[in-house]
Amino acid sequence: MSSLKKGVGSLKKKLSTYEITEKNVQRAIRDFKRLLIANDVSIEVADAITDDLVKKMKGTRTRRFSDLSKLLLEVAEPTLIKIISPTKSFDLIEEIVEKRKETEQSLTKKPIVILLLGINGTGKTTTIAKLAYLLKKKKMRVILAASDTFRSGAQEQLKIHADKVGVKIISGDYGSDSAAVAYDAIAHAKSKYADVVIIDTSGRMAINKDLMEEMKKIKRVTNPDYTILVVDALAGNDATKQASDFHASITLDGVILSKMDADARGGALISVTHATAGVPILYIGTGQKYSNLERFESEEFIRKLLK
Ligand SMILES: Nc1nc2c(ncn2[C@@H]2O[C@H](COP(=O)(O)OP(=O)(O)OP(=O)(O)O)[C@@H](O)[C@H]2O)c(=O)[nH]1
Ligand SMILES: [Mg+2]
Repeated sequence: MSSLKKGVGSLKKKLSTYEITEKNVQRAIRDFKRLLIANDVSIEVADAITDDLVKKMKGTRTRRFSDLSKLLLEVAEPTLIKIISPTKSFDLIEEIVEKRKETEQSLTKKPIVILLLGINGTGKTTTIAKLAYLLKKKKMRVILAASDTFRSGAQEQLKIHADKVGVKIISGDYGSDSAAVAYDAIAHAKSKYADVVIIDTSGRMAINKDLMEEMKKIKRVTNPDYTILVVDALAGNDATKQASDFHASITLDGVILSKMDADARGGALISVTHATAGVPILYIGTGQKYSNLERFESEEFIRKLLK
């Protein structure tokens, strides 16, 4: 359980003993905001949530609630859902399978291209293996493009995953043009009528100009169907900042939040979509095994969080 969920639990307990008075309502909203911020929800998002709560409380007939905890949660649920809902939510794997069905008969069918981005060590390569594993289970033929020609060992690391999952990999030489490797993988996939190409890219210690220029070039050359950012949930507020910075330079279709199992506070799950004006969180990484990738749905997440 994330510390955010634990915190909601303790707050509920505490508030259930309070009388519903104007003063206590304000205090409850203040405590809720503190809880959000302490668990890595960005200040901006916590402000947006509390502003909305204050407004809604004014129009709520408080008498019908048996205690303050029930009142706060009932008002907070639609507020949180509204704030963290993406403009478009979709199941990536299901959507890919559907798209391939539609073009099954076409002789000129092109593979679906997924580009994964992110700074150093967020979990890009592992997440690619997890996606390949899920797609393979759906009988999709997957090719991995080892476009991380920057970090030593990156090519071999992806090859190990490819072998374990049982998918093909197109590699490149270290120091060579990463976009060219991706281009080759797509050409190969086209000639073999493969279904999906997933491109592994290199990270950098932080977001910098080199990284952004390289990513923009790969995106231009490969014209991906899905551009997905992998952020590390343990990075807390910085995960949200990475999402908004990447989205501002390279339009994203989705975000995957890795390492949710590793004691992450969980606030990034609330901030990311708001900070990117609607980019969905598609999955959360919940471990190092290939099956440790779970679909994320914002509405369901909020309902469980407040329950
Ligand atoms: N606990 C946990 N560990 C994860 C998860 N996803 C990735 N990891 C671990 O995080 C570490 C880094 O993962 P990589 O996949 O190599 O990350 P990367 O973004 O490709 O790293 P670079 O290529 O160096 O930029 C590895 O030890 C992974 O096993 C997850 O969901 N949970
Ligand atoms: Mg990697």
